[in-house]
Amino acid sequence: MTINKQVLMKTRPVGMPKLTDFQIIESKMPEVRHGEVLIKILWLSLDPYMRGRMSKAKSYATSLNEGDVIVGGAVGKVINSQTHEYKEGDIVEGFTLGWQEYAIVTPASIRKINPDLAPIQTAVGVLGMPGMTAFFGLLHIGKPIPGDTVVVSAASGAVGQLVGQIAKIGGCHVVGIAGGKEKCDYLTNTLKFDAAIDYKNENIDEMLDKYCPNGVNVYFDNVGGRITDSVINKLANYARVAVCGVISQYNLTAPEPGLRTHRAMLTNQATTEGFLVFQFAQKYHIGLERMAKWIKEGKIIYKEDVVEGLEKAPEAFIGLMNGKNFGKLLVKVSD
Ligand code: NAP
Ligand code: FER
Repeated sequence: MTINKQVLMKTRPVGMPKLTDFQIIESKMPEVRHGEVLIKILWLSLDPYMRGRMSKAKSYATSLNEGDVIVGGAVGKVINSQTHEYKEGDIVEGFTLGWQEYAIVTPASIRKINPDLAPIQTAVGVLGMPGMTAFFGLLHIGKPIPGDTVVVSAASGAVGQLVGQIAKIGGCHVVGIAGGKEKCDYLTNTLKFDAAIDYKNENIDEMLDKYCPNGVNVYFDNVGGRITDSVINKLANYARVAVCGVISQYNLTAPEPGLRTHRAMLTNQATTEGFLVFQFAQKYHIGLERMAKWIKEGKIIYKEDVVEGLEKAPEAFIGLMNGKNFGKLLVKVSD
């Protein structure tokens, strides 16, 4: 009999999640029925959108209830298949496998991964949801052209690091915004961004003037809040703002008063467009092929931040909300 370890949302977080909002339990796995697959989870992906699932706010996905296993993307190995589609040993990725050691799912909720293409955990990173967010969000929503100045916030994170590199491939002048010198040094020295702004220690407005003398043509926004107020006030004519995420707002209990940025949108005839990566689902194969090619050619590299053990997931998730991660945050659940 298989014993499953699971992480539950014990209490709905109010504001910044706390360790006591989570609970780890052990339970017996049920029998695998006809049409189902039993998966041993190897890698769990921790992503900011999960904070939204923990709240009651209206969303494309239903909210978690207290006592539910936390839903999340993961990569695992099929250890029992009662389907024609999958066999034992297959490596799969699923967006709803959850914070647990084992999951029983139906084929519709998983996809097969080619382990020869890249390390399997990239299926929840550069070759998965965050990678597709960067690729389609930048190219379809930001619409950069060579020579454009592209600014990206949360620039050393899972999505941001890829946005900047894709913009560099496209011949853009790239400025990243991140918290701390170590992250900023990584952006300029290793990822070859043209400049990086440490929003925790530098004056964002002054640095934007310095690094974006002709204004900002594309702003890929991962954070919202005061960083975004500053960038919007530096937009160039016909600028595009791709609203990918507003992590600075996810843990607030009341909306943060902000600058009025509409005058800058008006006078620059700028466009702002929010997007969810899923709107590009029909085109993922194009993005995945292109990203895999760039990785193979060494044009795109990716930084991972790996935490060992499922029981570390709550602490790591809280860290994600506080900028403790450096690169794509993953939990290694099992070998
Ligand atoms: P990530 O950037 O790897 O990690 C989150 C980062 O956000 C932290 O490391 C931290 O970096 C930064 N951050 C946290 N609190 C902040 C604050 N108050 N102000 C400014 N920065 C803060 O996460 P990710 O997976 O790549 O996600 C990035 C954003 O994209 C999130 O907003 C997420 O919701 C969004 N997203 C959207 C979609 C979509 O379909 N629209 C899909 C995927 C992700 P610093 O140390 O630099 O502050
Ligand atoms: C994300 C932030 C928000 C994300 C999805 C959402 C897939 C969607 C939120 C909503 O529907 O309310 O990072 O990633």
